[in-house]
Amino acid sequence: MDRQRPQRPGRRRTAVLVTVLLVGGLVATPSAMAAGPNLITNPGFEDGLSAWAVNTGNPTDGATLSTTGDAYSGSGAVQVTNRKTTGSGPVQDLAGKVLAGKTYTVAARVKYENPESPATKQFFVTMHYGGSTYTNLGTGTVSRGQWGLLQGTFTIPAGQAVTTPRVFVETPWTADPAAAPATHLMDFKVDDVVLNEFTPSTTIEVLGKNPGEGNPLISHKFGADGNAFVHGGRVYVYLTNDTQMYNPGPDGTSPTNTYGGINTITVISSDDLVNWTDHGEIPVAGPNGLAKYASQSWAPAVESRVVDGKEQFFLYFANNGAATGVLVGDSPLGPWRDERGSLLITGQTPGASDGRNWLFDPGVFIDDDGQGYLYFGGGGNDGSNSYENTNHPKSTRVIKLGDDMISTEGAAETIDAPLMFEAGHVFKRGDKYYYSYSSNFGFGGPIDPNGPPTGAIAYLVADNPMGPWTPEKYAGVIFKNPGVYFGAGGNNHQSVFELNGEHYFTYHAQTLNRRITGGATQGFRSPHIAKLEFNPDGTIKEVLGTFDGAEQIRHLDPYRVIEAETIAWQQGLATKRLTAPNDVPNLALHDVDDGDWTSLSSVDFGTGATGVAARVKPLTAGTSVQVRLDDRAGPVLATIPVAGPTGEWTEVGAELDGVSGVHDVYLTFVGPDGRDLLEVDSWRFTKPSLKVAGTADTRCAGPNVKLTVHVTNNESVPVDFVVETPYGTKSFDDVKAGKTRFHPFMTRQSSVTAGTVTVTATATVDGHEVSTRIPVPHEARTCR
Ligand SMILES: [Ca+2]
Ligand SMILES: [Ca+2]
Ligand SMILES: [Ca+2]
Repeated sequence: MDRQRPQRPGRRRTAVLVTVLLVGGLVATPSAMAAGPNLITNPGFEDGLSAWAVNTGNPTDGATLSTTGDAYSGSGAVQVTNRKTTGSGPVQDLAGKVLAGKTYTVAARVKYENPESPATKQFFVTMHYGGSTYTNLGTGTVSRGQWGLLQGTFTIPAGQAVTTPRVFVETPWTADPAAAPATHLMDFKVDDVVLNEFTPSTTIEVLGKNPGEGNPLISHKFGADGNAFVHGGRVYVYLTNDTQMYNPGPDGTSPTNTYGGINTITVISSDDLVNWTDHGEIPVAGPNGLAKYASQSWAPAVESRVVDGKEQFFLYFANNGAATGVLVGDSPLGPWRDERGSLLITGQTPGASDGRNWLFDPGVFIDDDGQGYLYFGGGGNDGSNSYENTNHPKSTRVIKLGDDMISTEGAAETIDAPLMFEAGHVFKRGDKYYYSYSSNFGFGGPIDPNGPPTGAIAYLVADNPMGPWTPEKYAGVIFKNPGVYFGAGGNNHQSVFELNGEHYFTYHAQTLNRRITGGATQGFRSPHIAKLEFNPDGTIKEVLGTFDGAEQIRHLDPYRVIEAETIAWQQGLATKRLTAPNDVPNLALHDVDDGDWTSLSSVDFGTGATGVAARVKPLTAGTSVQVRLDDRAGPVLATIPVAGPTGEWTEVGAELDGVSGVHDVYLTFVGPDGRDLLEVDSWRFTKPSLKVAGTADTRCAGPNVKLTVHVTNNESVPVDFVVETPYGTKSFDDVKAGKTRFHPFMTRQSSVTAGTVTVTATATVDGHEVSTRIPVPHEARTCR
């Protein structure tokens, strides 16, 4: 059948799928979405009518195409005149360019001017798959005399034949258009036709964390159930990888988090509590995980202890609600391995299961005597709606861990925490043990007013890690539900850690999710932090939820390699792993678009930086990085040109002048619109150095070796030198400009291997103290 026959009300249409694209509440053009290249040839009619024809899907269709200088952009557009049917418009053949089952976005600019035509008119971008199969892909209502936008998103049905796909612009079908030609057959112009394959992207392009805020800890991905582990002066936070479930469609919104597909653990770390380094994801469970017998990895917990003379790291994880597993690592960042080969806590673990409680949410604690404990469990609704079951579900447990930390000892003991639900965690302060947990949302019975409110973090205090954890040990609430503070409720999961003598509290809240959607939450949780303070009697002062987070506890040292995945605040960036999935991670910034930016908080440049460098992989010519201080809209201090071969790692840099003291640093990426600009591995700043030189010679002095070190001041100001050798240290104060000094070190050895001595030079230049350290090699020598 075809549509010119009056008995048929138009051609057969497949599902009309026209979606307005919403991102952060703003209407976005398809080009703002993740998209591949434009599949339309000569999309802006800058090559005249090349690749375009008149639609002749029906024998009665027909029109005249001509070029016009009245363009929406560029210098040309197409003009359609003498239209015979509503389908008469410019058409382009897409054979070989589109595939069944794929999703595309489409857009076009249209203008009509006939004063006899209606004030507004709907237009369509339509696909003719061949035969009588037509689908409207995009639409828009255009005002007479003005360029209007047609747009839409569509998925070609899986079974659709796409051997002769043709896309064209038309007006809505009507049986007898000639009856009102100014309404249905008006001339119109078309420009800038864009048809992209939609590529799903999890990059969060909105501003999820305002400069100055400490919460959420990261804004380029989500992360729940944070468990803090302090090692070597850094805090590592292990997170349920909610980002794995974040899958925004062409309309910019993701389906709600169901948690079922989460089988990796996200790790971030910081030594200052504001600049957080992204260490990527640990492949824990599922077909690509280390523990293939587990299907999920939720709610991690980490501890370390020396086993067989070597410090080992233990990553516990929940395999959904059914069980708890453990991986072993060589460092807080892995690599990780499955040493046990099976789940650690199951229904067979003595004392663990009462047949209805969950065996998840591990909390690990090692006491001062080296004994390890695992806290786990939750849920426990028996369906009775009873007061007893609601307030005392007795669903969580504690069990001793073996010395290997991957086995258990004895039977699990029951914990009876009021209104207990999940997230058991223990820390020790002084000689007291604190068991914190998340209270439930009600199991039907009345809630004991002497216990915690629903969905809060509460705690017990005991004198022993095994408790016994009974209701009379209940000590109060640490943190009310996040909904109280952020307008975004839901579950919670906490941990407590100590760094530099202070205690801190981690929790999660759906704050980033809210900023993406403009208000709604879909179960995507973000890590937060707060300082934890105690009353004189040892009870905990209630924590308030804020965007402030914790104060930065030390300045950032710029004179070392700073991984670019270390971020205070950013917009539009994503990270990707450069190393293999289970190697110690190194990540890079990617999905870097024009205008995306990152920052480092409270960087101490000391007496001054002379340069900034970055290890980058250029992806688009014409890219640069602007360096600003303290304000991301402030004046540009330096611009780093991103030169070098496309797709190859290289180092780029720029000079800095007069950057001293403590500043926030903003790094803004600039380049062609709509292109992936570069990837960034790391940043590095350089400080001024002194022009000094040193030599070291070995000679025989009788039977022993004598090591003589010369230092030369090539500066125009006096320099202090310190020479450090294995055979002693020598200082030269106030060495005048151009002068050389030396010192012989008696090694008292008849033979010396080749080595290096260290020369440190210090001077005051332009009122600033500048220090330079140089290694000076010497040769081996044997005397007799
Ligand atoms: Ca044009
Ligand atoms: Ca981006
Ligand atoms: Ca890196």
